Amino acid sequence: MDLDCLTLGEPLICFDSMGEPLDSTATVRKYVAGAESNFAIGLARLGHAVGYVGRVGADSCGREIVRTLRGEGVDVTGLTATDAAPTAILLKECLGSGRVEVTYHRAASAGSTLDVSDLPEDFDGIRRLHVSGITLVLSPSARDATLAAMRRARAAGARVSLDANFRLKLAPVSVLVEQFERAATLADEVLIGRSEAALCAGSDDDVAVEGYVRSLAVGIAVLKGRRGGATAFSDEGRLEVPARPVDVVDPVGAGDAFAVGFLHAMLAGEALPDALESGGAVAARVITRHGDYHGLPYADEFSPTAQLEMAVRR
Ligand code: KDG
Repeated sequence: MDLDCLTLGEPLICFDSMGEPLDSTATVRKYVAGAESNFAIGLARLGHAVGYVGRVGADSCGREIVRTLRGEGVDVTGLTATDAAPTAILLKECLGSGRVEVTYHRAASAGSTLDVSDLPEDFDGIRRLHVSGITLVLSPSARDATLAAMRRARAAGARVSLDANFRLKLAPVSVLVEQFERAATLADEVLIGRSEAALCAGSDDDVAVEGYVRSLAVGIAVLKGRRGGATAFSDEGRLEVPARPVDVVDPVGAGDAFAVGFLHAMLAGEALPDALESGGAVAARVITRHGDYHGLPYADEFSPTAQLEMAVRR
């Protein structure tokens, strides 16, 4: 299997009430969601060979997910349908001023039955693995599959990135932190949001939060801020890119978008400052549109000049 990147996780179908409270609208927008599927779509749009490993139900939502990912150019060989459980569903209400309420219907879902048997035996030909903290807390079998994938990828010489992606509705903070820290020991790059790092540090103080991220024993640790802003810690020292002046329409998907831009640049062999700029530009673009992945750019929209244009577009 020759891939620039493999990812694994649980894809969902999202019902989005598009800025209205869900109980006062008759119309919702339906689309594919899931941090890792957003990520896979983004990398594929930028021209990378990306594969997705996971499970959906043998139902209409599962079919829509497979069709959408395939249509976006993602290799779905590793995305299988099971009739043992339904595809997970997500209700999303954007309530204005950046406030988003998410309700999951994903307990005992098809995606959470992911296990090590879903993984490719052989990671040869796979340049990178990208995983997120969501999969680490979906179920014990999904966690084991994630950790096994990280170990196999490392053993085959692939780079491994981990996005913390804490979901407070999926597990208690102590479990999110414990699983993240365990997985971080197997990662080359870690991406973590400011509020997630504050939970890990047990403090909202900037010095404590940065101290925590710095203390993660990984090659590159990126602390993601708002509107595409980020700070990276590596043996090159501390590097910071500022937030972009964009109007936020829907903040969901910003972290996945940052990972897309950042790892797109890393795959292209770009230097860390450029990778941070690239991550910030993609994140800033995605939050100006409704939907979790809809604002992700295609390769022809993403030259270095277009990056600047995207960053300032309102
Ligand atoms: O990162 C965006 C995700 O939050 C969304 O697409 C759904 O994966 C999801 C989740 O668990 O929240």
